[in-house]
Amino acid sequence: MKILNSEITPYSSYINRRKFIKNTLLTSLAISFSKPLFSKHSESPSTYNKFLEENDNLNTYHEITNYNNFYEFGTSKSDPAKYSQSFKPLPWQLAVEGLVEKPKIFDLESLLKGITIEDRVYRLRCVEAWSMVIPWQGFSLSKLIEKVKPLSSAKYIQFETVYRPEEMPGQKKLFNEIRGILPWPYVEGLRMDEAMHPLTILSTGMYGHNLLNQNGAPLRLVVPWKYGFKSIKSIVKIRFMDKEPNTTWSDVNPYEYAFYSNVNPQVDHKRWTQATERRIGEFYRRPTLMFNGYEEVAELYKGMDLKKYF
Ligand SMILES: Nc1nc2c(c(=O)[nH]1)N[C@H]1C(S)=C(S)[C@@H](COP(=O)(O)O)O[C@H]1N2
Ligand SMILES: [Mo]
Repeated sequence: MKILNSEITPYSSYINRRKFIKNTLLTSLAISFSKPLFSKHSESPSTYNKFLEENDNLNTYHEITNYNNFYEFGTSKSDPAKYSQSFKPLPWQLAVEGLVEKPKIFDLESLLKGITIEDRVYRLRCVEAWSMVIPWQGFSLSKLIEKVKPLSSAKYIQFETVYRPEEMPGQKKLFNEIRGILPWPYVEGLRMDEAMHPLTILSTGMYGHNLLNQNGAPLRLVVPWKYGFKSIKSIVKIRFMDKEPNTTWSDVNPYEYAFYSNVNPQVDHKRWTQATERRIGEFYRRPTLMFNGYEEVAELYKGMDLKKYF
């Protein structure tokens, strides 16, 4: 089903323009290693009201932690909450390798010591056409990138999820086995300018708690203008590369999933429309916004045919 442009425009025009101010209004709290480990913020929705757009409401903690995609723990939305209980997110190491001056294996706690954790209230738009509004805690990925000093030949970054079949029941099935889900480990990628964009964060928490296992503990990517599958969870490796990295979903089905996967109401998924979405907790469908409403990233794609590079 195609939805005409004219049906989308009115919504964008009533989006509150304060959004551009809001993106710069980040509160910062120094991290402390008393509990919770990485984030010390409130669970009360009103704390985050100042970050909300006119037409958005925060999803509840319960919704955000019980309606998940994390195929390592199963394919239905309730599986990750159910089957991730024995996953151990700490201690955690993050390996940074490839085309950098300073490849390094970081211990997560020491990596976070010098880093300020910020609040970022972002919409998450899943390719399956549902969405949520989530109060993340995290920091700009650019801060980590600067630490390792990429070589000028580094044009892309690939991210890799941990491989622990003993703790992640979905990984026990190999891709080509009967009922195998995906090839493991899950990998994703960004172009360097996308990775450096201030909206791109590594998240350590949500609603003031350390991330729960089902949301990608202890460290996951959040790229708010791309479909949810780009926001890879439980990251153990970041690799700087000179070529476009392969990504799990485009390896499995390049016809339906491509590298960029920017939210674009004018480019349908091969099996359904992307022009509208259902916000979890609401009953009506809303028009989907170009770049999920984060129009400031449009300049990254100037001159690119976004129907071809979908
Ligand atoms: N490793 C890994 N990361 C993943 C996924 C996954 O299956 N495995 N699912 C993706 C998809 S499709 C979405 S929509 C988001 C969901 O994040 P949330 O459950 O925290 O809302 O995680 C993404 N990251
Ligand atoms: Mo998704």
